[in-house]
This record gives sequence, structure tokens and C-alpha cells, in this order.
Amino acid sequence: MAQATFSPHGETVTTHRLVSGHLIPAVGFGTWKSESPRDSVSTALVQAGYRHVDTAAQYGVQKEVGEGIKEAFHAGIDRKTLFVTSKLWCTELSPERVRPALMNTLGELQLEYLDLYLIHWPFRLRDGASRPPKAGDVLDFDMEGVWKEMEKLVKDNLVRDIGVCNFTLKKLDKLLSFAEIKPSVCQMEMHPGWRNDKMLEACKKNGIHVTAYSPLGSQDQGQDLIHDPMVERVAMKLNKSPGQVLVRWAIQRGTSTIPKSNHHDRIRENIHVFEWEIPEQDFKALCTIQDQKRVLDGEELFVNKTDGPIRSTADVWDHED
Ligand code: NDP
Ligand code: 1BO
Repeated sequence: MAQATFSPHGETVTTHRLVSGHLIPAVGFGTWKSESPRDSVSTALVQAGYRHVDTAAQYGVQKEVGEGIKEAFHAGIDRKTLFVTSKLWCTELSPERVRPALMNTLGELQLEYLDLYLIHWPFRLRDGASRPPKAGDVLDFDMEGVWKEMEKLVKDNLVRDIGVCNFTLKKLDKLLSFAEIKPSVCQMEMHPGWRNDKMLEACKKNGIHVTAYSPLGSQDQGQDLIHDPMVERVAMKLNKSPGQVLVRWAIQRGTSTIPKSNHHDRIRENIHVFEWEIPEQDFKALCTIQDQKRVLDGEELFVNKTDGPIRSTADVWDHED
């Protein structure tokens, strides 16, 4: 359910109420491949008015992210107004490793609790696994055992909400069959070039909030949505930037979203998406981009074509695409 609240700079900002009752701000700051995380996080929080930061142990930036958050506290931002997400990496996907991994994340971030802790990918990797994985690098994943440990973190007030990333319908159904605490959030790749409507609908049906990652099409090998003619046309018409149109598109689908930038002007620009909207016909036009494909298909991380157990990207996504 969308709620209205106010940012420190007086702009109306949307938040969503999670099944737990906690609020998640609709735009968060992404930190994957962040080049100067301390500075960027501090700018996002103190100058641009973000109150939601997305990070992960695997990004290798948690210490700097924590320093950026500390700067925000020194600038007078209250912990209670912040929403901080981190993620449990694939090598830690066994029950006895869950709590130590979270404690390490809290230590690096210099926080006493996380607002949201997510399973980063639903595949367990051996310590030191290669990319792509060699035979024996992808191990059995005890989803129920890991989830029970995540639930204990909530009960012990170390994390306020728990959830998943990169799940399929099949894996979500399995999780829901034993979860005592339902996942509050499912974080998935979503943008006009990969709408992923099936997962969005399934999550809505189950009361699970969706956070859209890579809303701008990501970087390097990503999709160049910033220069997509349809996105450029809508941006020109609304006198907004292509980045703002893409972030706003995610918001109008009822998701939260977590754009990343190394540039202070873009960091500011990407959250100015609340006091205007994409008209219905333009929103619908953005939903018609034909060439639907994932940027992050999991191939490099999990696929071993000869030895398995994941032999193709279709296997990664349980043949649901
Ligand atoms: P994004 O879709 O946020 O795109 C980032 C790219 O867009 C960068 O190259 C950035 O360049 C550029 N950019 C940012 N703002 C603008 C703008 N206004 N105009 C033009 N270009 C812009 O990619 P990410 O893949 O980083 O996704 C966002 C976040 O989602 C991640 O940082 C991470 O926190 C999370 N994520 C989670 C995953 C998961 O498995 N759960 C997987 C992938 C991402 P520059 O920095 O130079 O501005
Ligand atoms: C390999 C990690 C993808 C970004 O979350």
C-alpha cells in the first residue's frame, strides 16, 4: 500500500507499508560498483534526501557505506528515519553461517540492526567458487534451514524485515510453504526492458512488496535504456531526464527502486520523481518495449554447462521466462 510522507527538503515522497507494518521509502540508493561509496551515500542522505540505502556483503563496500551513514548521523539524520538493506551472499547460504554473516555486515555498517536482510541469490556457492563455477562449486541449498535462521534474526531484533532476491515463482511457492515469517520484500531486476510482470503479480497477490533493481538498465554490459528512443521521447515531452522517467516508471508500477550513480548531480536528479507523473498513455507506451531481456541472467555466477547442477540460464530461472 502506498503512503505519503515528507522528505527533509519538503518534497512529498512515497513510502510503502510492508506486511510487517514497517515503511520502505520508494526510492533508495544502490551501491553495487559504487566508486566512492562513503561520499555517494553521504551525498544521497544528507544533500539529496534519500532515506533508503541498498547494499550487500558481496559488493565489498559495506565499510564505506557505513561511514557514509555515520556522516549522515553526524549531520543530524536519525537512525529511525533510515531504511538500510543488505544481503546474505551465496557462500553463506547454510543455516550455521547466517547469523555470523549478518553480524559481520552489522559490524561493517556500524549498525545495531538492519531494516531488511535479503537472500541475495537462491544458489549456494562453495567458498572460493570460480566464475563461471567449476564442478562442485554450486552446492545444495537448504532453503528451509536458512530461512528459519533468518526468522530468528527478526525475533532477536537484529533485522526488522527479511526477504529474497532473484527468486522464481517456483522458489517463492516453496518458501511460502514453510515460512513462519513471510518475506516482506522480493528484490528483482525490473525496468521497461525487463518488466517481469509474472513475478510482480505473484508478489502482489501474496502481499510481498517488490523492489526493482537495475531500474536504469544497469551499466557496462547492461541495457542502454537511457538512450532508448521511447524513453527519450517521454523524457523530452515531460521535460525530465531519461533517468527520472525510468525511476518514475518503477514507482508507478507500485514498486520501490534503487538507482545507483557515482555522480552527485545524478544522485540528486534520480530522487526528484514525486511531484509529477508519467501520463497513462506514455506509461503504457513504455510498457511496450519489445526486446525483453534480463541484464543479470546469472550465467556467469551459476551456470556450468557440462557439470551442472545449473546447466543453463533457463535452469537459473526454473524455465519460467
Ligand atoms: P542502475 O540501473 O541503477 O544503473 C546504474 C547506471 O546508470 C550507472 O552506469 C550510472 O552511471 C548510470 N546512471 C545513474 N543515474 C543516471 C542518470 N540520471 N542518467 C544517466 N545515467 C545514469 O544499475 P545497478 O545495476 O547498479 O542497479 C541499482 C542497484 O540495484 C545496485 O546498485 C544494487 O544496489 C541493486 N542491485 C541488486 C541486485 C540483486 O541481485 N539483488 C542486482 C543488481 C543490482 P554513473 O554511476 O556514472 O552515474
Ligand atoms: C553479483 C551481484 C549482483 C548485484 O547484486
